[in-house]
Amino acid sequence: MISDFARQKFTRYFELWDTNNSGDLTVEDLSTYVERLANLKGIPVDSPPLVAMQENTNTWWNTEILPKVDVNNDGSISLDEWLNYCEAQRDADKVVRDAGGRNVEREQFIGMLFHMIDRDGGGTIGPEEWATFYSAFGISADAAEVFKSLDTNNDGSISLEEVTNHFYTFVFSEDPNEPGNYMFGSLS
Ligand SMILES: [Ca+2]
Ligand SMILES: [Ca+2]
Ligand SMILES: [Ca+2]
Repeated sequence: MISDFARQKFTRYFELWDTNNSGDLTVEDLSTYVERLANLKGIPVDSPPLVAMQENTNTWWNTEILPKVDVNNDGSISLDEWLNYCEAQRDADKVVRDAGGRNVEREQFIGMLFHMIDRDGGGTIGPEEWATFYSAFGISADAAEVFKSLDTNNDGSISLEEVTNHFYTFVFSEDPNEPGNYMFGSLS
């Protein structure tokens, strides 16, 4: 069973991907999502790196996401399909974690996101970079406030380690006091 809290988080995550706010996820949402990430880094549309990213994510969508998640085969992912997928994925990841392993795919994913948000490529995320990420993805939370809460060691920047830990909180935690739960904006 999925808790109300986990449902709120996975729904928030869904909204992040549903870039045209249509209430379901399609390959067009994915393409816009990748473009937004590339924009953060100033990678032009139609440039070889962006074309390569789009090809990779299309392959991921067609070989991983649609076969596993699109249960009713209509070519798009509904919120219910998404929640079932997030729950199954979380449970599978938990088995690996409990055995002392690492969730390599998730860490690659969060690493990719981190490097896109790190616009100047300095290896850490500063407050302006975090705010730009929020505005690019239409996240309405107070970026400065969330930034402070995610800067665990209070050194004025968010490291890859900090983001990775918060992302795990986002996926696994049932404790509403942990800041990672709100890394993609407020929950409702
Ligand atoms: Ca959509
Ligand atoms: Ca579907
Ligand atoms: Ca820090």
